[in-house]
Amino acid sequence: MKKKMLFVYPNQAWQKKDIATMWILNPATLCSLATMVKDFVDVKIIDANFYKMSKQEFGAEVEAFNPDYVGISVLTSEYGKTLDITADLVKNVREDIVVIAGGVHAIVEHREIIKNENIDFVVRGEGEYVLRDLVRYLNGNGDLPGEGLVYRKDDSVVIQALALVQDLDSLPWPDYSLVKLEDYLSVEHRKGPLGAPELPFYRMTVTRGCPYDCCFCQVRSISGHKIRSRSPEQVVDHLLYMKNEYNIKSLVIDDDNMLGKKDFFKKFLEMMIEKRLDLPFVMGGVAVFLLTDELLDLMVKAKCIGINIAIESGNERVKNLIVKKPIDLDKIPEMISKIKERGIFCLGNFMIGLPGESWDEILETIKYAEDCGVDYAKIFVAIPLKNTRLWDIAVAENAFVREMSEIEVDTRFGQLQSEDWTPKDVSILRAYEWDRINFGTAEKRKKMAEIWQLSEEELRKVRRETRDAITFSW
Ligand code: B12
Ligand code: SF4
Repeated sequence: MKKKMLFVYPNQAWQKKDIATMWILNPATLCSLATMVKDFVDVKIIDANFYKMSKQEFGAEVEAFNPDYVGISVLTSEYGKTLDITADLVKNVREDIVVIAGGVHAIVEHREIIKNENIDFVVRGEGEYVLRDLVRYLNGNGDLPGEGLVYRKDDSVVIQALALVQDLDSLPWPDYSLVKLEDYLSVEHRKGPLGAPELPFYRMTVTRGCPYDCCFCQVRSISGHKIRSRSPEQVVDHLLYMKNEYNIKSLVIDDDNMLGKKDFFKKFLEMMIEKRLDLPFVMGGVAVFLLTDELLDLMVKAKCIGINIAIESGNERVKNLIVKKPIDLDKIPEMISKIKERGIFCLGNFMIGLPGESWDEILETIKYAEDCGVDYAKIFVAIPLKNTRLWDIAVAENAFVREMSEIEVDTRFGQLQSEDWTPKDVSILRAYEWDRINFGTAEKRKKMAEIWQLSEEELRKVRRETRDAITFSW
């Protein structure tokens, strides 16, 4: 009889209920992994997050399916505890179920995670081939993979090298028949600016890796410094398939730095135009320093309607010495005008409270965010993530306010201090300046309500909750 494998997104509300960072996760990850092993095991996917399942409901589903293996995916360390909770629930059903952990949290925190006896394997890296080989091994049909695994052996822990898939075109597209994809396509993944242009919509990530070295970013340590991509032909064919099969009407591009692979990006846009894809799209992770007039023109023709650019700091010293994003602050406002002139909505990311940053430098970033011309400014409080330069700088400057193991990944609440400011200072400043810059006039409030697709009253509630989250946590 065929063995059975269950794939799970834990419900993030099992750890905390938080309106600010609870997003709907992309089922593509679980579907891709399940697609890789469905010839060797019967597969089932449970997205306890999307369907807001209780722990009891989840436990009952595990019992009913009675799997041999369970794969748990956790996207961010912010919800890391859900991994342990899920592993406990699974082992409560049957001790001998093999529990395999994966996802960004598992990649980054593999040393900690493997200490949990309820987790048998951690997949360190991109899981498609590692999981396929591990399942074959567990089925008794092959050797243990040689890379991408972390596991206990006798009294020690084996930590293999990070696994990356070099040829993304070699991967099958996710088999979406394993979930009710229609459910996902018809619900916005989160309320806010830069939502899906039209429903049903499709979210995709088709490149992995980034060669840059922005201080806060984990992408190099997760996906490597070389950008790998599927071929533009494959991606466009896939989108045509999704249009025909699922009637998708728009697209959200979730890649880290698609522009970093210019030949791919340009060809992709040209093919979208040539094949008349007619899918209005928005994209995050737009490296503004790589944008050109030529690319912008192609983007408009290909139906781009909104982008998220990252500026991070409005102060030269902080940008050059700490953040290290290769942007020219003097030229950005002109580029933003060009983006907006073409009818593309432009959202900008900023970051305050970096170790070694003075209070006045923080105020310069706030001023820049207000004056540079972006339609909407997102301001984050810098939170160091493991395996980043920001983490190393914070350690060197002794900037953490609590034990490093207790760091909460939540970009509203500061975890760092300096001689010039406390975490409370930057967190309050962030919440109130975000509110003032984006919602400070009646005209802005009206425009934002349209963009967020909320009534002005609903938006007032979101703003109030954002301020309250800070006010009541200190
Ligand atoms: C797209 C994206 C999002 C999307 C959602 C993506 C999704 N999957 O649903 C959205 C916009 C929702 C999002 C939100 C957030 N994100 Co985000 N996001 C990314 C991004 C750019 C790409 C992720 C992705 O889809 N990759 C492609 C897929 C195929 O890879 P994957 O899901 O990791 O899966 C592979 C492996 O991990 C592994 N794997 C995964 N699961 C499993 C399970 C098993 C059993 C196995 C064997 C293997 C395995 O195999 C898969 C195939 O190769 C990453 C950066 C990165 N390069 O990872 C940041 C990143 C993960 N995000 C990050 C952050 C901080 C956030 C937010 C907290 C931001 C915020 N303040 O709101 C939220 C939290 C969301 C949440 N509630 O969990 C950080 C995480 C840092 C950390 N260690 O916690 C990252 C690393 C970016 C960074 N700053 O460096 N994010
Ligand atoms: S350009 Fe983007 S993906 Fe690349 S290192 Fe910087 S923040 Fe990370």
